[in-house]
Amino acid sequence: MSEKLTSQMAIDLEDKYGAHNYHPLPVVLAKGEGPFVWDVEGKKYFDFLSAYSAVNQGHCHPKIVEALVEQARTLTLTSRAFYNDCLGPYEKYITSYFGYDKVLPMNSGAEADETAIKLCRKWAYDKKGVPANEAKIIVCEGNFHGRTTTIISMSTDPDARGGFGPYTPGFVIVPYNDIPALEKALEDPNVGGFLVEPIQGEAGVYVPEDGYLKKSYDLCKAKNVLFIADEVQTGIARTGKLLACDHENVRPDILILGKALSGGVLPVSAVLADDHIMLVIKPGQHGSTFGGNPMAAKVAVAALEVVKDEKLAERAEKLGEIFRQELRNVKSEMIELVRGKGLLNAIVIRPKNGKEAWDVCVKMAENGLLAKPTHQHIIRFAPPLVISEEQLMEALEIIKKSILVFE
Ligand code: IF1
Repeated sequence: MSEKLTSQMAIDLEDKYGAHNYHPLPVVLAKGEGPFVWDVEGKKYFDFLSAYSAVNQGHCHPKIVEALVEQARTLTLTSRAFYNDCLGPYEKYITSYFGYDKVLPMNSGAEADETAIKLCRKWAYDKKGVPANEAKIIVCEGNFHGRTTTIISMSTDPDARGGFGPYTPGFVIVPYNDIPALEKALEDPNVGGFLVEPIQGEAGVYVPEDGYLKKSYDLCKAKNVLFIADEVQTGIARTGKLLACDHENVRPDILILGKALSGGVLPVSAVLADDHIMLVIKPGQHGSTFGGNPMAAKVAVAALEVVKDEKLAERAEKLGEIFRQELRNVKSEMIELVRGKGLLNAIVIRPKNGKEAWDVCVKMAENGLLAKPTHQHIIRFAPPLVISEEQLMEALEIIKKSILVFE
């Protein structure tokens, strides 16, 4: 009988046999349910990261898991060499759900962003008449769209980008939340698209000023440039609307989804667009082995039904207001500011007595709540959207206690 795995044993195994491409908090999780996770020793935590907004529907949502298990017992993968009885119904469902003509199903968020880049470039050549290999895509400083070599080619983060050259050309970088800079960059007739996160998640939940998305969209339309929204992290009800773009009634020309599209039970991503854009990609010009597989199709339908049935966007809107208000009332020099939308929030920590965001996160873990710093001084808080108001208040007490202890 093999000995029971302890947290330390699990950490040691990862250290010895796994690539060192992360620096996790020293917590080893073994179970998840709704807004909670448990470590191997049975300690319970509020999960305030939600796998970076992939488990908006809560850990192991029964309806989504059931959809996965049922299809896994029936037909897991056909490849797209053949049709299957799940993909068409899913494509009809998701295109109607978000209001687009067509969807191109992929797996990871990065693959969906890569798909959007290829789609935009092909549209620029075939429809806008940009000269071959001259298409440009405007992106923002501080962007995060994934980890592939083309995606990091447009990154401004030295950690994400450094040491992986040579880089893919064709990207123009403008400051985020800067309309004049975008307007100037759009003067280039070879620009095919503007790829933007409605809220920059990894940059530290950077919420642009009201009207930024709408003004950006209008400027793009005036120059026949595609407005491409990466809603991998901000979509699926996270910010208090189905999509973060909905806060400004902006309908992206290309919409990129991932993470919570599957409720976190397996990788499912998608790119949505209307026919005049999507049909520039012809058979054999793009795809993936698992893209649109029967399990993904069934799981995504279940995950999207849960969002509607459980009114997750409305919950995120209401509970997010409470969350920010409560944290803004905390009297602590360590809280420099609180920002966010819906249940995608962050606090900027002012270091005190040598203690900083990492120390607060370690203290919160001790007190039963998991969150992780980004860019050293920012702590992102993104609980599953199924958290109740009572549970949110309990979690807020843990957060406050874990900050005030350093006063
Ligand atoms: C890691 C960050 C968040 C994303 C947006 C595309 C992708 C992501 C807006 C790619 C993925 C993940 C990646 C994960 C941690 C997490 C993350 F800190 F890295 F940046 F959420 F902020 N667009 N974000 O946020 O989707 O290929 O990962 O499915 O790489 O550490 P993916």
